[in-house]
Amino acid sequence: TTIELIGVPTDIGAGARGASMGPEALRVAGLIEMLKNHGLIVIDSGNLAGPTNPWLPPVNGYRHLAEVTEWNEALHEASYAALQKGHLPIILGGDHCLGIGSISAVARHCRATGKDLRVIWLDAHADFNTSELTPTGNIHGMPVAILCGHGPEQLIQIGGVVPAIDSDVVHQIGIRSVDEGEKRFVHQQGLEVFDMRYIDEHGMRETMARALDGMTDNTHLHVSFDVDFLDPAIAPGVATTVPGGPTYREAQLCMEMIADTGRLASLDIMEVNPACDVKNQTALLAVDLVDSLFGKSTLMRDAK
Ligand code: DIR
Ligand code: MN
Ligand code: MN
Ligand code: MN
Repeated sequence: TTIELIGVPTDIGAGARGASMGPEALRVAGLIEMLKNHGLIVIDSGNLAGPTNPWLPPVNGYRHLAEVTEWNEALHEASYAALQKGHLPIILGGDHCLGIGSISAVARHCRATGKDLRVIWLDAHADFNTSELTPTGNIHGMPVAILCGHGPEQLIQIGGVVPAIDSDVVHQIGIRSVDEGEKRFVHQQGLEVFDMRYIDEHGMRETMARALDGMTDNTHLHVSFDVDFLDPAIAPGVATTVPGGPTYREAQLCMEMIADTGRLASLDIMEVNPACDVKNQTALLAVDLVDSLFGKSTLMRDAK
């Protein structure tokens, strides 16, 4: 497998500055060396370029809509080109609004190649707001809704087909912060959400078994990893920490069970914010977890 790293140094959709430093933090934490240790070929395509953050208030329920569009169009093209070459793209965010460009490209690739898409969305938040529902206007709270066709024309149509994905391809894990209106919309659209209560009651093993159930050899598995998924005690380097997230061991098991499927075909690592961190520990932890996502295990064992 050839991995292609695509850095997207922007915090254009976030409510705080600093995720723009995420790509470099992940490289400094040893992402490339870790991947090479798995025997993977790694191409670092460097960072995409785009508009600076003007730090303006929302207009009609969206902050920085024009700039968010520009970044996501660039990411869509870069991701789609990587997939067409047969590469496994890893998107280094950047804030999670970039899930729009990344996953719209994966969906377009799946349509072109006849693959079945599954998205595992690891996050404290459902990211299912719309301009009417959002309390902030920050577009990093909206990418799942936008991918499902609910959002501004210029974002929902990146990738050509609206909606880019059906809501039933998305399986969310670790959710524990959903805004009031967003909660109703998640319910109404029937989004599959394994929230923290579900993980408390059933454990990470059963949660992941369900989220990964029904995949075949034809499945393209995309993981969108917002590092605020993790408990802030172990991952303080994010702008929107929410208490009560998965522990180190729960997160490892989550990654290991995804690795066991052997279907991982694209990945986002989002919202690493060095401005909130101490000694780059959150990027280091993300690299440690992605090591497991690519199949690191303590003992030799047979994958399922
Ligand atoms: C909140 C925070 N639900 C919003 N969202 C996210 O502004 O829409 N924080 N994604 O990381
Ligand atoms: Mn998110
Ligand atoms: Mn989040
Ligand atoms: Mn399912």
